[in-house]
Amino acid sequence: HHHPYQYQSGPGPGQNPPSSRGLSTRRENYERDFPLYKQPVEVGCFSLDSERRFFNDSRQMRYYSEPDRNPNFDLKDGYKDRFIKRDESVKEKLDHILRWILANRSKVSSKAATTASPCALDVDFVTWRGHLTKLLTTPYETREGWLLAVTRFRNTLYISEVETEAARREREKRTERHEEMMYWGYKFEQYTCADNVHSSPDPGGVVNTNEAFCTVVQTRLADHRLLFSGEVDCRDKDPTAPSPPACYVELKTSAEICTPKQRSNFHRFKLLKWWAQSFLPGVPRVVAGFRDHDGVVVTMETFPISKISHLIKSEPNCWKPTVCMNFCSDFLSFVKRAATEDNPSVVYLFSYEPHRDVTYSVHRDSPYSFLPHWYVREMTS
Ligand code: 0WD
Ligand code: CA
Repeated sequence: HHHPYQYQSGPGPGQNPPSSRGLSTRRENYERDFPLYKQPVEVGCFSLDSERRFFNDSRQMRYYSEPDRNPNFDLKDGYKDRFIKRDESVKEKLDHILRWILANRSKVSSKAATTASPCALDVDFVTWRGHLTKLLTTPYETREGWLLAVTRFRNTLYISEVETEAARREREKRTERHEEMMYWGYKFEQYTCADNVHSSPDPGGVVNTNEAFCTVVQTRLADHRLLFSGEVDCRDKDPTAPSPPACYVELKTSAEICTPKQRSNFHRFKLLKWWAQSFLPGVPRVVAGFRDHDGVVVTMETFPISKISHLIKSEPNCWKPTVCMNFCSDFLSFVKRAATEDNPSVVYLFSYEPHRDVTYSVHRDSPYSFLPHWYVREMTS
């Protein structure tokens, strides 16, 4: 079977023109050939430390340490007493990516940047990988809407998520059980990741969700040049492993599958999210720990991203990678057409509610503005 990247054919956008008001999110409008998606290239990385401070290096990189097939990891261990949780009410928007751009301008600009003559970025879009994942899954999303703020500045479009009212309400009324279950994913990382090539995981340590290692990748979707960053859990220990992002490993936990209904839901909903998130930056595999109701990991399974689309083909009513990628591509074209004014304080706010078209509104000098003054100053001075 063909490699999923560097694959193009078909008529491209325009076959099913969106209405003049909004962009359709109906699956059937995106069932054409797979669009061009270039092999993502890592252009840099950065780290956020235990106090959420930015470093233009890989100090927070961790190394995958393969556990037993049936490891019996207790994910509840350390909840509360060995857990430091990032403050989710602090909205960082694109700030860390922008810091990375300022520190690495020559890597993303066509001409050498000098203080005397700064130059524009060589990309059409700058965003978080997580925002693109939401776009990829939109044609299949029936529960949660989203808001994406877009600013055109020096001809690059910056996309930053805005928390919806519904999402904020959900976050504020989370149950204690839900809070604890969110910890389980991070605890699993601690059981399976070591701080360096020669050490072993330390399940007795503190879980601190401020810490992160992020990759910055460049790629192209149809005629859109993308620069985005995503958090990476760990990499292959083997020094002969391929170079990033091909050596990266995404870790997940999921409820143990016991019934045909659970298997079908896992294929239709969970594998869609796992596939979209890792396909985007070119992370080749997801390592999953399946846990019981009591938070104990009972089995491990590796899912190569390139095999997920075959795995789901036998599933009735299932999602299609081409629909995800074509919708994302058409959304980015829609953004290019809509967000015409080049102004760091103007925000085009794109809004999606399940079963509706994507629509947008325009906001000047509003609380939605997200490009910080330090970034605008540095890029224009
Ligand atoms: O301010 C915002 N609206 C957001 C900021 C939304 C989403 C992310 N972020 C930032 C944070 O700085 C974080 O370090 O994004 C970084 C992660 O970005 P991403 O890779 O683009 O996000 P995503 O693919 O959604 O999540 C990757 C991992 C998650 O792992 P799982 O296995 O659960 O998918 O990043 C973590 C989480 O461990 N994560 C976050 N970390 C910090 N802030 C956030 C978040 N909002 N969401 C997920
Ligand atoms: Ca993960």
